[in-house]
Amino acid sequence: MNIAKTADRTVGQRAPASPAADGPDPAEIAAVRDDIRAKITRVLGQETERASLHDWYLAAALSLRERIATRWLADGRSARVTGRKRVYYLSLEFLIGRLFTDALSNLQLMETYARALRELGVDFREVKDVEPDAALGNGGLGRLAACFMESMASLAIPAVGYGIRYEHGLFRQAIAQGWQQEFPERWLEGGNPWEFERFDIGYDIHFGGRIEHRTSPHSDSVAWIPGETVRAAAFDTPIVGWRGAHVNALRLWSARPVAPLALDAFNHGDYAGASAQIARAEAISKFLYPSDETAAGRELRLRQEYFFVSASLQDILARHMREHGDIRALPARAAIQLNDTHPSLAVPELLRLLVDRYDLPWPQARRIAEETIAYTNHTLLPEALETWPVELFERLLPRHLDIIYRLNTDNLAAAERQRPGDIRFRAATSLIDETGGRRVRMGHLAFIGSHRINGVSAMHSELMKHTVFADLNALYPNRITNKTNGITFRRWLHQCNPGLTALLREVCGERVLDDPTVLKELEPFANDSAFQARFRTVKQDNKARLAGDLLRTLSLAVDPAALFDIQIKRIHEYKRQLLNALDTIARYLAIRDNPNADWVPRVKIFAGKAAPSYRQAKLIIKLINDIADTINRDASIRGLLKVAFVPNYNVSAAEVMVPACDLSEQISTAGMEASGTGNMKLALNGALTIGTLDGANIEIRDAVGADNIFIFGMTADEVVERRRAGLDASDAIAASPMLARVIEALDRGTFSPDDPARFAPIAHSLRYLDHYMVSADFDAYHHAQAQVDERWGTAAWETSAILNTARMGWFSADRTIRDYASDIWGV
Ligand code: 26V
Repeated sequence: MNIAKTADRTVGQRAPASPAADGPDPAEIAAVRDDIRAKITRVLGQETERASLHDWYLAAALSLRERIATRWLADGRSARVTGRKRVYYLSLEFLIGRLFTDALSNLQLMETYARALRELGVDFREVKDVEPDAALGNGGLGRLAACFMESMASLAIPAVGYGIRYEHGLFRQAIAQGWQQEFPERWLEGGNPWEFERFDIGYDIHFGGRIEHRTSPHSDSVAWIPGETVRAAAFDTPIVGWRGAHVNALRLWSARPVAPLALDAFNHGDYAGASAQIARAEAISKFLYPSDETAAGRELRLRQEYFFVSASLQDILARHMREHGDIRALPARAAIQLNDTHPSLAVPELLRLLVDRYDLPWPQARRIAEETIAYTNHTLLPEALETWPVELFERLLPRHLDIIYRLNTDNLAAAERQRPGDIRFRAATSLIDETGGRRVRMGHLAFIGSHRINGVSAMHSELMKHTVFADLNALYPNRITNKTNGITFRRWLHQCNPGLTALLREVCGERVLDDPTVLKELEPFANDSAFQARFRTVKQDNKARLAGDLLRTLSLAVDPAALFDIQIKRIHEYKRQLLNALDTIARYLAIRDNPNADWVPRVKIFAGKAAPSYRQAKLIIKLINDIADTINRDASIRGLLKVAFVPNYNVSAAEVMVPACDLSEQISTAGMEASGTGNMKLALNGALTIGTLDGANIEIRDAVGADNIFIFGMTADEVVERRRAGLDASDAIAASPMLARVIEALDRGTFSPDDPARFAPIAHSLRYLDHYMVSADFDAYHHAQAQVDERWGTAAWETSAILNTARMGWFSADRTIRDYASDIWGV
């Protein structure tokens, strides 16, 4: 079929009248230009001739923010007037990245601003790169929250995201001699043009002290006499939906000392005492915990959790009472979603407010809380399941511990009713873990307090029912449901891959921007060689851009025509960057053996941060860098293999790497990756996946077709089975001469001549402690990689790549949010 003809037809028939199609309105460009100029002089107090790039960025952002604010107020008004039910998304992490291009693109003002800036003699691309990432999250969980906020705005669902305004987001990663180093991140340093400080909104948050049970003839009540109080101050960031459909707020709390206390010390000349008080309060919103390693059990973390939960719930109830006046109507007007267990304290906090402040009887309070709250689980890893020592709770949140005990009384009674005398069942369903010191189970708390509990992929939700929540699922059946994750296509296709988007608009029509199911219309072109060529050209351009970045940042020259093989995600043993590294070594040794064979040129690209205290993950980063050093220097392999570790992976880096990927590495040990969302971003942008049957990979395979993905390795059941038999991998190594050789090279110090023993611990685990099945899966992975080589460079590859893009529409976060809206929130 002739593409140009199709394009004429589709554009004529389907394109909604949009100004973007005809280019921006010159009058609007002039208005924006004058507005930006005025911001430079009147707001920033700078002369335009002397303005820096940063000044231009701030001025442009401030002018855009004004346009957003007008719509925002209108949307807030309409939500109040219509009394629509609101969604409250509670998350300790929002991994937003940049907002300028996001808002511009959603308002279809990108071209207008680019031209306005050009008329001022400023390069738009340079200006947009000035904006620091808002990195208020660790990885997938935080990025999911950001995608959901964008989707809810695009679907015009009234919603507020609640979190913490960390002064320092996720640390900046540098690589020195191959090792990860962490530096504090300072995203607020140059000012944040997106936030509105709400000077009129603040709540007191209490900690510590004691409780008093008061019995009177009419009622029993409990009074909490707190020992310490801090103030939560509100900062709102507008989240603009697609085509400006709707604007929602992300409300982040900042911790402040309670003014009179600190002032008092100050007035008595106790400056040290005053500043200590201020520092203690402000510590709460100072840092994002980079913990991806163990649920760290730090007191400050629990203070963060309670701080943001209490401020958010007080805010939700205040708004509800202002607008509706009847606390009992809460479940009809508010849906509270807990993003993992970090906000689990919402359960006892809401109960506390309903009982202690609104005088509701316990059973009614319980019903209201349960109907309002729902909980999303994001991991099954036992070491990631949050628990807190009872003793810490008692000291920090005595009233909440009291409520948790009361909840547990009901809970254990239900367990006893269902299975009389079953001690194991009682212990397993209890809110208190009694094995090895008494601890509060935050997952159980969220589960028991929620009407719905969801996993984030089909497989993960099934596993939840049979592992961590098996007993609670038996006690409270039908609460567990699945909501497979999604990604916002606005950021992860339209904005980050304008070349592909232009091609899609031409073939599928403008509708593709609004309805991802339209991507299906690409399918008839999958075998069209003319279309394949254009698809490939887009990919090539994106790869050339990434190659330019690699040259600039790493002084590494790579050929954009080579296969770009990319693994980007947090560094964690279960994600198995090590497996990829081992196969890289195997490939290197094989090329050295036979440099003149018909090798597919490959560039192996890794990026990701390790938790600062996670030693094994940091050693894996060092290994990748040592391998890169050896391989990139070795002229004998004629550049057939290059290895790059790109430092400081973040959302903005992903936006460059995702569109430039040929092969997407999704190789976690089966049963361990709850969903994955990077897998979706890369496949959507036309990468082929090499992956295990884990998380959403399974649904991706079902969507794109088994012929268009490279699946390998053990299944989740097989992993469980093999682990039960022990972690010794001697059998796998004996069966694979290649694996044996790679481990030996590691052990001999081939890649660490300066410290030959450096990777001995890794070699040891590979042999005897193969918990993550790296050795066990090596051969299957190696075989799958050979199939990748075989397919590369053929028309079949292009067909598969196109079919990946065509069939990934279902993974839009809009679909996910619609499912939450109908099945969980009732909005
Ligand atoms: C936390 C920890 C802390 C203790 C030690 C090991 C460990 C491992 C992982 C985590 C992260 C837990 C929460 C999380 O980020 N889950 C991610 O959520 C994404 C969004 O649903 C999902 O796509 C990822 O598969 C899942 O790992």
